[in-house]
Amino acid sequence: ADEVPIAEAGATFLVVANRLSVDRVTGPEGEVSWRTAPGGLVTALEPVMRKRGGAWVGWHGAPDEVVEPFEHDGYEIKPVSLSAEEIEEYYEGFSNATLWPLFHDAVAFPEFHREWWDSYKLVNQRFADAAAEVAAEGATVWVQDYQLLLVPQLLRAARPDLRIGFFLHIPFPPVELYQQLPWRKELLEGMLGADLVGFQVPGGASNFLRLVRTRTSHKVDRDRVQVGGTHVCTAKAFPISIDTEGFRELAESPEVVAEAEALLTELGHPKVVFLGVDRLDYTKGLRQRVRAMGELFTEGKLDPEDVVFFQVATPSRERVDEYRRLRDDIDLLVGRINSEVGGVGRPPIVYRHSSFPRNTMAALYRIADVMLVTPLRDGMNLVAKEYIACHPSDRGALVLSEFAGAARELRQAYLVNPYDLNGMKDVFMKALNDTPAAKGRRMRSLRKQVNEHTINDWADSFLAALDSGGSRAPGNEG
Ligand code: ADQ
Repeated sequence: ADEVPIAEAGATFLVVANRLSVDRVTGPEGEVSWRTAPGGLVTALEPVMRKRGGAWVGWHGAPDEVVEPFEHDGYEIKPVSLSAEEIEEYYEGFSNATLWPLFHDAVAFPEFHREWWDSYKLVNQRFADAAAEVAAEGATVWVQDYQLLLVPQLLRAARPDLRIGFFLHIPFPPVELYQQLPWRKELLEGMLGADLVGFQVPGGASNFLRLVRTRTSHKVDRDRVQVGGTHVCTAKAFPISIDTEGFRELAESPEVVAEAEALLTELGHPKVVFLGVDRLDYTKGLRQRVRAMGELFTEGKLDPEDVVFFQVATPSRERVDEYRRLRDDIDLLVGRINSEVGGVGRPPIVYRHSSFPRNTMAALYRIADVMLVTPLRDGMNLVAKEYIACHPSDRGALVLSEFAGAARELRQAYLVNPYDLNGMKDVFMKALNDTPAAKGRRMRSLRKQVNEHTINDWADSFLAALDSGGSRAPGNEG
């Protein structure tokens, strides 16, 4: 196109996220190209980028390497570099071993290290600088997630002309837990730099507002915070969703229908497929889920001749200790159950520690009679929504943890408390054996919910609220 290059004019819409929207692919001759990374966020924001003329600021994924900005699919890519030490301290450390466990109800012990915090501050400043550099006058900047909690404030300090939104993809913890953080005040002030702070559920917004009231001197009026004399920050829930139509079309495509058939054949045409799909993360409740399913097999309530439990777990954060332990635990647990139950054929639990292409995911959702989504705590959980979009029949069933953000919207799922093993076993059996009429009612109501609230609605409503809400100077608001 013959538009003015973004590099000169500045971008009027920016996304700032830990990772870029593109993955690097190296060809056989060593030639480098960039491919749009799969995932809902990129799908939702690319159209906005194209419309507004955008830039995506993020880390490119390799240590100690400077990558020059470039254009991709009509928008600007602005890579931020991280040293190997920063990856350890800012990313694996403070983001994934301090904030991640603490914000997920401390289901693993959060570690507090001052060096990690120093690195987190430094890297957040680098992201803010990179955004400040490419943003046009008065641009809208949307900062994503827990790795970048300080960016809104840092960015506002450098560029008071910008409109800044922030969205937290993970839960915002209860006040009592958050208080443990030695840097609790700084992180709150960091988020308050935004004009609009979005959470997955209203409970996250109210936890946040309660903390602002008790830990800062800013005046709070319902969901609005008057931040010093500079701006108003609004805190609200914007539940994220999926590209519902895209998933449905994919699941109905001939390729995926054929792949689903092939999967069933490979599994020896079991009567019932239970499915779990997760990143291998201790928040996802895998230990409890596998134990509950294992007991149902060993007690003879499920017959391994007829029933298979297919669990896929994407490798994740493998350099963080807690994740290595989890991987070993699940290997052991699955191995033990499989060696004790069943005949010589297919084992009762088919476990794959790997990532699958989207087609295979859709095929798995198609063949799953009972989908098990049982996190101990989860911001939203997109797998639950993807299953509803992809599963073609009214005979499917979604088992969903009360502690997933998605449980607020997907009321008609079979809800469970993942800490209650007996309770879970009962609900797994009920989800399997419920009457077709009851299952149909639930599936139809869930489908309606997922059809009517898509990822585009999420992005549109957040950006509309950001464009319209919150005044920059005190005294201007209604
Ligand atoms: P996650 O913790 O990663 O996301 P989730 O919302 O379930 O959790 O999203 C996982 C995504 O990865 C899904 O799109 C799923 O299809 C895909 N996936 C999982 N296992 C896979 C596999 N083996 N192969 C291929 N793909 C796989 C964080 C928060 C969530 C929040 C999202 C979005 O923790 O609570 O819902 O961000 O805001």
